[in-house]
Amino acid sequence: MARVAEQKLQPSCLGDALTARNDADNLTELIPSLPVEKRLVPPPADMQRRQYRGYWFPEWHLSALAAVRDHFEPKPTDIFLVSCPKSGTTWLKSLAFATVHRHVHPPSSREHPLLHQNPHGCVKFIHAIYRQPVDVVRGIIEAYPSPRIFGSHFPLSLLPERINDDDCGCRIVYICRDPKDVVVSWWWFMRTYLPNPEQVQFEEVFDLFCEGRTGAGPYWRHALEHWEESRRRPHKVLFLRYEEMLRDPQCNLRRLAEFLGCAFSEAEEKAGVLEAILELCSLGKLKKLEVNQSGNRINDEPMMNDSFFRKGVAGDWINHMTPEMAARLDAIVEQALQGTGFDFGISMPQ
Ligand code: PAP
Repeated sequence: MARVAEQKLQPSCLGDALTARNDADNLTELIPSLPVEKRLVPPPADMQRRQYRGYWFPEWHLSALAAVRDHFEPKPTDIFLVSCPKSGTTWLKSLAFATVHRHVHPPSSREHPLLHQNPHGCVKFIHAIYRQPVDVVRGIIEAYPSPRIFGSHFPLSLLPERINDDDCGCRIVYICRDPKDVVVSWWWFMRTYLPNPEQVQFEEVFDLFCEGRTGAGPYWRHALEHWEESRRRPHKVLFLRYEEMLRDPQCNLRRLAEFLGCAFSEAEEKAGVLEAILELCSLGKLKKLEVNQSGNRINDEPMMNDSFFRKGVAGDWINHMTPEMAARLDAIVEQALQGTGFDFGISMPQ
């Protein structure tokens, strides 16, 4: 029997999350006392999820967050790609990397880093970097190409305040997706790294997701926080939707480039640079690359390179959920978002 779903999110509730800044928490000390979730968690023990300031994260992500708060120094040119897992992070990382660094790495080059490295290697998660010892972190950060692009599953309200400051100049790109497709993607992903994949029932993952207890959840809270922030500060936060990107990739890539201060010139448009980037970053292209099929582990995490590429469509939920399940999740989301002005839209099978 599923536990009580996340309460309705009053706009004021997120206001608190954003204003009650938490950099002062002694997070490392706090972690062992935080509420814990052990369902559908692979070994080792620090993969178990803990609830911190309304969000659930693997315990080691929170340890890394403490290190980010202690040591990360943002630069005004930094870019953060923020998402809940399974929302299109890998695609966004590829597009942002290929766009921002296109003058150094032309998208049609055979030497392009995205042809030889998994997108999560080209754009690293901030938690994966700060999981390492301090001197290793320093090496990674010093070698990072400028402008620096980082991935984050931490919402803005948990990242250090100095990143969120308007004065600091860092920009945030957020991507969200229909939660019903996200939970299907989670289920498939979990089966690629949990010890007994055949025993991972969709219903179990679905319940956990509905309770908001998958990583970085509750999903709707994460998305709402960034949607609100993108409306309050459109120069700081760009809000993208996976389904919209599938529907009109050109338009969304232009928006991304403009927001990141590197709009495509007329000459580039005529030369087909935009199409070349879309082709390079397409699921079909990335999925076939040897590096993304080889099953390497990234940063000792249990996930394999190939586990980030599957169908990449809108509406796959229809193949996995009963109408009752879809209605239940829709109702949870609707109730949580009531009165906020935000919704996820409906993703129908293509
Ligand atoms: P992450 O947050 O753990 O990195 P993320 O990339 O957000 O995962 O989610 C993976 C989903 O994005 C998969 O969706 P699916 O399970 O519904 O198929 C994956 O197929 C999709 N995806 C990965 N790369 C691309 C891409 N280049 N274009 C479109 N979708 C992609």
